[in-house]
Amino acid sequence: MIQPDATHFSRESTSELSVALNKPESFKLMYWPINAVGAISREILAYGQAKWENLAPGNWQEEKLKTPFQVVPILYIKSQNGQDLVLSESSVIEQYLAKTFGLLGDNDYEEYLIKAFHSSSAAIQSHFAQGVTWEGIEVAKAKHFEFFKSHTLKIWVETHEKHLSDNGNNGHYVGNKLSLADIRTACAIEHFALLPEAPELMEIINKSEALLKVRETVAKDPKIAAWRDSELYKKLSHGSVAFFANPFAFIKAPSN
Ligand SMILES: N[C@@H](CCC(=O)N[C@@H](CS)C(=O)NCC(=O)O)C(=O)O
Repeated sequence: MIQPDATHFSRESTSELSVALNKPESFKLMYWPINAVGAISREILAYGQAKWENLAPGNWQEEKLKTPFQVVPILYIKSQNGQDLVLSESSVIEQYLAKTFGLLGDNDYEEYLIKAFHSSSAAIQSHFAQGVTWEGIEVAKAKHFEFFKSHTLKIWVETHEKHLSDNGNNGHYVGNKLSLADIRTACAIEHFALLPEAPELMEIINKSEALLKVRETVAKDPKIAAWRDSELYKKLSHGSVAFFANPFAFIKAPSN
């Protein structure tokens, strides 16, 4: 059973909880044993050299009832004063961890730019998952995939290239240092690279030098490189390949 029960968010003394949130001691990140939506938080925890544990759901049908929205990822935080806190929703967890580990730029304006790029790259991954991965009707899946490549992904590549060029194509979205935006985009690319549709997706992405530079820059960060070299990361990547080869095998297939 997961700890602690997170059916409800704590609501007492939110100012005390806020102080505790800003003084984390250790973390547990619960997500499926694959590199998908939960991968970004893991990467930030590794970058921050946090004391953290990777958790996977056990009896999910039971455990999900103890989570805020019956989805993972979920971040369990133990504060320095011993309080337990829970954050849910990938974008919120990633932004919290990014703030904790200095990945939100140098000022408020940079922070909002970083969050915009972060949101856009989260959306491209989500569009693909909803429109292609989880489309159970083969004809519709093929149609959605074509639309994704010719429209959604094309626009994402073009617009991100423009913004990366505005920043000097230095492998970062904002300024000259690593941010949540860089990590989010790199994780989306790493995720696409492990999918059965990778050859066609990567053919498009690989044409963009600006995006490749972000991918390469994130991969070269020493702390991220060490994480990606770990046995756990490799196991999660293998898990992704197996999962996405036939995602419906892992859940009840939709009835046509
Ligand atoms: N809005 C949520 C969506 C997360 C989500 O869709 N999680 C999936 C796995 S990627 C999940 O836990 N699904 C519930 C299930 O499989 O029962 C977020 O961004 O965190």
